Amino acid sequence: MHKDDPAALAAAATASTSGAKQPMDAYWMPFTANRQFKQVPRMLAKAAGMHYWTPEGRQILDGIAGLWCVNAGHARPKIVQAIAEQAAEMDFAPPFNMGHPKAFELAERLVELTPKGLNKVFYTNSGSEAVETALKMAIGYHRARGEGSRTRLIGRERGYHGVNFGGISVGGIVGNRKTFGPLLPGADHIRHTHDLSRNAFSRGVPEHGAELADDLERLVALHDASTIAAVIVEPVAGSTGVLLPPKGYLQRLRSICDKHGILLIFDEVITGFGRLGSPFAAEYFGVTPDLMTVAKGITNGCVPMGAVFCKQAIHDAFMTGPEHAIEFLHGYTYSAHPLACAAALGTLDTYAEEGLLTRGAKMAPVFENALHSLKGAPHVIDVRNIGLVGGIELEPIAGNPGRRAFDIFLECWQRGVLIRTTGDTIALSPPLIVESSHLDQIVSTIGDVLKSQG
Ligand code: PXG
Ligand code: PLP
Repeated sequence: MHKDDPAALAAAATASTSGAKQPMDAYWMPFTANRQFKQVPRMLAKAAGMHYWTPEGRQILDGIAGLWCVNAGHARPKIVQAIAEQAAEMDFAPPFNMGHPKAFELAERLVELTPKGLNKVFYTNSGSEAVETALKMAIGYHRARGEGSRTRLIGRERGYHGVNFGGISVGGIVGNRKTFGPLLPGADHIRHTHDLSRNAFSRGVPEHGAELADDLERLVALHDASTIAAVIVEPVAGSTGVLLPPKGYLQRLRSICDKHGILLIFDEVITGFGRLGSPFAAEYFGVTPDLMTVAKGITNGCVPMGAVFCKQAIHDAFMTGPEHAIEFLHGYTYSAHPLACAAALGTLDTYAEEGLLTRGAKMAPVFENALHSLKGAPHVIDVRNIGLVGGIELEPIAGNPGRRAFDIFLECWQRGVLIRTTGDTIALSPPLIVESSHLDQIVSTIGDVLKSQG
């Protein structure tokens, strides 16, 4: 089969590794154009290091760490071994009223990595669940302190905080608001910070827009601080198109929250675990939130897991009432799942041994230069970057938003590079083990595809 022959590729992709035709009807795929996919499937069968392989053995360079999660690269031996050993030793332990040693060991290891002050961990199974958990903690904390009127939750336009009702309520994605009804009452939003007119082709954080943090003062004036529990933002917004905080913006948001007694939540599901070149974005920007959500890189994507970190005072506010009583009415069947804890410990070992949580800082300038070489390529209206995150924004095809980027995604796949697109922005987030040669391959493939479609 020739690698450029889509018909042959499509035929091969409907076959399983055993060669038999694979039925594809029953599986309703998440966040996927199901009908398009099932006509021309894109199947992955194997992964190691920086690469995937298709069932027929075609090698694909992973430009997005799976889905922003496989930060140490694929099939890392310590993680594989930790999961296998744990599955054999103890498959499951109930997390309510019972404990197991790795859950406690992992918590201690994690809080050594988090910014000072964020020293309590609550486990979930995903970023979406971490977000719900953090929002409930914020409201519960205020109530426990006798400020039960603080129930309002503030997010930001174009924010993504997972798919559950709390997360889509504070999120700023128009499609969710259009499709799923009125959502949580009391949620409101500050303006997003994306401004191509002033900041196009910035290298690193953009210069202009710190004053957009003052939009929180507008909401305080409208609703009164005594009704607001928390503000949640992604330090760098990933899934809505790689939107960077303007210089000084997060500091300003922090000080407005402090002034009004509002909790600040950083959603670090993407930015956590080395993506920006420091363990967390909070450290990168020098701003410590009151609560921080993580997922993805916590287990290198190998077993589902998420977590919320909070300050001691938030935890302590709940620790009242009779000693036999549950203090926080919240938790998941699979919180602190033994396989997830084992995977996370293997992941933290791998990150530490290879210096991966800071490697992004070393590779960022190489990535920046490679990305910005696309300035002037057909249809490119912005290139932006921070750490090992890159965004390439394209001029949409009139009347057909998202189409141009999707076609480029399909063509890069044909040429052996996995990228991600959101709207008409290409998002890149390679594994933190990435080498310069991989970065060159990713960027030159995108450049060639842009020229071929120009
Ligand atoms: N918060 C943030 C900031 C995220 O990026 C979630 C919460 C939800 O996590 P779970 O584990 O429930 O998916 C995310 C997840 C994309 C993409 O295309 C990004 C995410 C998920 C799926 C696709 O960029 N981020
Ligand atoms: N629905 C039902 C009927 C349940 O019994 C449970 C948990 O026991 C759940 C939902 C929640 O599941 P999980 O704890 O996996 O989030």
